[in-house]
Amino acid sequence: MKLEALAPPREADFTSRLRSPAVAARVGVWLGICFVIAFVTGLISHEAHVTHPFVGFPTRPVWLYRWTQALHVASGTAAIPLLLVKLWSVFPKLFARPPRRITELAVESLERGSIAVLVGAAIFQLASGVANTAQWYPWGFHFRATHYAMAWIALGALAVHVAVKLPLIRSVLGSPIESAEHDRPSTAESGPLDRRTLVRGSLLAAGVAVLATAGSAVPVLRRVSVFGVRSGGGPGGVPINKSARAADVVAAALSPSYRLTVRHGARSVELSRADLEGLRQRTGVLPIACVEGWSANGTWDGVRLRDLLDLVGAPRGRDVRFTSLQQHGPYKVTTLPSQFADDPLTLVALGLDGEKLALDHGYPCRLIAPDRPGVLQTKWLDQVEVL
Ligand SMILES: Nc1nc2c(c(=O)[nH]1)N[C@H]1C(S)=C(S)[C@@H](COP(=O)(O)O)O[C@H]1N2
Ligand SMILES: [Mo]
Repeated sequence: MKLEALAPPREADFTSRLRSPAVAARVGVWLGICFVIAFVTGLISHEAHVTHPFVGFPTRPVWLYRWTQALHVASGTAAIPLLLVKLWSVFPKLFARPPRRITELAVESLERGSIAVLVGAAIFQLASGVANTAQWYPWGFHFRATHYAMAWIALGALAVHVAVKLPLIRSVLGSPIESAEHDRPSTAESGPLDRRTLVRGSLLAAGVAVLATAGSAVPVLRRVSVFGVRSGGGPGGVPINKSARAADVVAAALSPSYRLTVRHGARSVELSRADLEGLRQRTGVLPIACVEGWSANGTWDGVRLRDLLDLVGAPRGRDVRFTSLQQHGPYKVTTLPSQFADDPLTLVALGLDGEKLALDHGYPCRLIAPDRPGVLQTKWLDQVEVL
């Protein structure tokens, strides 16, 4: 074999006119929009998950988290084809000769370093996000914390990248897309595809990717969303994320000696399922909206949480801790901030869509609060403690 065949390509070997800043900048604008939407909705999701957020998360509108999370997953999904096209269009730059002068070399190294961080972080975010929407957790780290930290790194690197490239971006976007002004010297070949078609094609691919997945949150898209991943279908059309069997709670949930404990300091009450059914019942339509991107509305029946808190004389303005019958797993204990605890829509649900709550949906009773991430809607309640 000739040694030449093993050598990496040179920048000059890439001749397609499509690999040009004119394409990279235009696709980059859309990619940047997707990243910013994903970043902002991701921050919102982070705020919704932590017990003591920067600003207290609102309880209204009840569908806010559902739609910001759907937008988060949609913008991330749209970014995948855009990122691929963008990386393809700038790929030859990877093989550009480094400058000789030391100062130029230093500047170029810094710039390339920031791009390496940006590309790495972007690929990590999109790949881990896709795995999460597919309910696949092949890693050992905590998904949400890592995805959140990496988002800041990606955003920081993006800001540096845009700042460095701003003069070029402005100039490129100011000239016609077919202009050769900013092209690398070796770009000569014009293939069957022109630049405008490539950019439009990338946007179309982004749109198709969103349509193919968004049905897990948007009911009207369910039939076109061939890749829309939802948890297993459950009663009332509400998916089931973790089954009672998987959580190992079947025996405890069905036990005749089951009691829900509601506690405030030294005062506590123990309520059987029949006791709970004997209290004033309310009905409300609230979504389950999983961080993984699927969501569904349910019509829930049950006891208003505030009514239970009144039984033990709990004042308003207190956070409330929910403990599940589940013995293991990260979601067996959750804390509900006070604004949700005092909200009249927050229920300890006993039924879904006119039927007794299914075992897999949290029988004997579960928490359902407005505008909350699904993971905090604790199932198979054992204890409710005022903090
Ligand atoms: N005890 C307990 N509650 C839980 C979970 C769990 O694993 N254990 N999963 C949560 C998650 S991630 C979601 S999205 C919702 C889903 O509720 P569903 O299975 O009734 O749709 O329940 C939440 N409540
Ligand atoms: Mo979830």
